[in-house]
Amino acid sequence: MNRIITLLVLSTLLILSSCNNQEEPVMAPEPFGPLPSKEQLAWHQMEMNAFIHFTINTFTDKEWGYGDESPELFNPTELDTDQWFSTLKDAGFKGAILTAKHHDGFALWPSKYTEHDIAASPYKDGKGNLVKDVSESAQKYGLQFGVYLSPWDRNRADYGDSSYITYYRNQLRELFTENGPVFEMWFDGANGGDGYYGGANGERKIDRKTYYDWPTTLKVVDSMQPAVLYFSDAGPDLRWVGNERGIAGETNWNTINTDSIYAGKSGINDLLQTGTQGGVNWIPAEVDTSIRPGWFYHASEDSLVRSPENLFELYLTSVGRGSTLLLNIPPDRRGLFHENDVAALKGFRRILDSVFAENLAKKATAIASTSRGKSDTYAASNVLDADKDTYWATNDGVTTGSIELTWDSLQTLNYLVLQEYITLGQRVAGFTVTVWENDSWKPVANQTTIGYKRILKLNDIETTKLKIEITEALACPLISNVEVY
Ligand code: FUL
Repeated sequence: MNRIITLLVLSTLLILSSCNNQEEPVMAPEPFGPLPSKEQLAWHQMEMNAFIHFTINTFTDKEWGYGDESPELFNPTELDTDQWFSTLKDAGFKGAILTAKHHDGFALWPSKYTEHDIAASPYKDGKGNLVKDVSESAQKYGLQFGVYLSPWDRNRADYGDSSYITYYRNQLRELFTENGPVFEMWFDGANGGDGYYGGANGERKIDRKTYYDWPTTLKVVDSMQPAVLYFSDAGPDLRWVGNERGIAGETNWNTINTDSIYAGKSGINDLLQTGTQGGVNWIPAEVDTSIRPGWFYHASEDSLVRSPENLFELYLTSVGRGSTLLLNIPPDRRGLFHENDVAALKGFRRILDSVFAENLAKKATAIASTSRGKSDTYAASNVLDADKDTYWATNDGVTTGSIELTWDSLQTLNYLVLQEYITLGQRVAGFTVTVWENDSWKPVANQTTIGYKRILKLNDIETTKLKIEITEALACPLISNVEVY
């Protein structure tokens, strides 16, 4: 009996000790620095959104209406928001932002706070509501809907007084309660001074820092739709990229310090373009630009629509540099996207589909110089599994390391796509890419940030091996995806 008990005790001890010998679970990396909110993360994943500039300017051939235009001028003859959204969907856009009111003050929905709106136009005998139509078409085609409501209003007599702020907030209330969910709200910083202002015809100067009292306005919107992201030159959720040419910085941090933006020093546009390494606020840059020279439709620009090739370059300098593209496509006087714009978007889609047709990384093997706790959970193979939530990681404190892709046979490489696992912060500050050629590693790129996505041109390189080396990171690097085309 005693022997049996001894055996039992021994075997229990053995089982316990073998449990203790099992590999310790490897701790997940800690978040680093400011992090994207759930909504910002979803916005990064949208990658391409459309801007729709359409209003009375479309009919006056202007970019900035003075504010004295008669609503009678607004009369699209074949307006079809489904044509806009089917075009956008086919091209791959995930959301669209409409100029519900531009600087001239004309409201594209029947607003009970002004007469200067679509209700006073001949369009649908004053029964039209373009904001509603756009939000419904967006929903129908599976795109998200956003609004632009210009704070500067050249029509209002009381622009510059506190009563205008009440008016502006009332209009926001209408927009946010009478339409579907809004993913992004665009606050334009432009303020040119002069305008009609209810007949006063003159200059109005406002103090940008205090006049609009943004914190209170944003609270009003938050109370109706807490998930909305606010874009303005300085955020708070999305920042301007500092130019309207469609170019994000090759170095592009999603982080920045709002204090430095508000300081409004010279060089601010460069700062907006690159963000700040180690910045304390997560405010990614949005790349807004137009498919035509102007923001509004002008027949004289029908021949100046960006070509499909140009749109693809634009994609590389925006999405390919870790930003989201906001491409403006202005409907014409009929109320349709012009044939030339539609053709350009179709051509652009064809280029995207052909360039990114076959991910060669899928048939490569990936090996890392080092990986976190030598665990499969953080192995190099995670960058090839098409799962955005798995990633290659190094140990805490290890801020360099490399991943090597190897193919069985010679491959011709044209594009490299890299993605950081930004859910836990943006980390990579320097990396190189080399390829195996004539028995040695040949450098092909020496870059700084990766962020949500980085796309590099490789220009027909023939090789069997490609190495991505992280040379500098603010914390252990986390790479979630590598694709090669
Ligand atoms: C600028 C405006 O002045 C332009 O008209 C346009 O709306 C562009 C997107 O933003 O600040």
